[in-house]
Amino acid sequence: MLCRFPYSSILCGIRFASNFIISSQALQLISKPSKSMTSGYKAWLINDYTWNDTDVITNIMALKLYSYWRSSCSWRVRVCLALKKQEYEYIPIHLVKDGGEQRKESFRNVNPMAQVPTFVHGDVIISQSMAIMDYIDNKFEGYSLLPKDLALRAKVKEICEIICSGIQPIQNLSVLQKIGEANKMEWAHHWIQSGFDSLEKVLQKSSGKYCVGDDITMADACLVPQVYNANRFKVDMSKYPNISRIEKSLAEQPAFIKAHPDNQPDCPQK
Ligand SMILES: N[C@@H](CCC(=O)N[C@@H](CS)C(=O)NCC(=O)O)C(=O)O
Repeated sequence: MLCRFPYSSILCGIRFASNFIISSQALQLISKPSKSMTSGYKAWLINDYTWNDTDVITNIMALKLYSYWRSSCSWRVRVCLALKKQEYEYIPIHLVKDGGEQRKESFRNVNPMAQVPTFVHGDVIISQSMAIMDYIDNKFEGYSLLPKDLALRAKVKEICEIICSGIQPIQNLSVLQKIGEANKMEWAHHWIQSGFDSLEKVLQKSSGKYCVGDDITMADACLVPQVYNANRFKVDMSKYPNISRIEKSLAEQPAFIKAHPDNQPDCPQK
């Protein structure tokens, strides 16, 4: 039986043809949360999506993402899950409060690196956004996050690595904390700028509408959060016309809107 859930809050259980009942609480989790819901629930399922009964049950139980609303690495994964139209439980890890929830023993048991994202699919626990995106791409049907052509596929991964290894780690929270409040803005600004100088040249050759050609790929999932960080650290984006153009068109895509920090349940009230 195919069923599309409404966004409005549903007060009573609905009996499905296949003899089970989804409670009002479960339905609230799979419909769009209200502000009051998000404060009460750790779990939040993101996509509006047409599914069948089995999907709902499987996905509610199986997929979890430990995330922080403004974490650029978590954001990459959120984009990929949205492109694949996968529902998941959102588990917020506050990276700053009380010295950072990521450093607590309970979270280190999930991810010894004490970082988000961490993705859980049943018994499978994966950290590192590149590994998670790769798993999601191969595990779930639907939109393909990598091109079929080997050279284009390698180009996508090259761009991912420029961002994930060459830029983001140098301006990660723990690095900036070590650098200190007085110098962190200049430090992050410098490293993002020098990374973007190179990335802009790569994109000059590889890009069409998006980072590699005209299809959205993992590279785009990495680009948008990095541009957000560039803006946070006051990088002059007018020097990067390709990066800016691609980011602008991606920002209008539904998957990118869903994955945006402002649309996460742990985003502080504005
Ligand atoms: N290479 C990792 C990096 C993960 C990472 O740096 N996560 C950041 C948030 S974007 C984090 O958890 N920082 C916590 C800290 O530095 O204490 C990945 O791609 O997932």
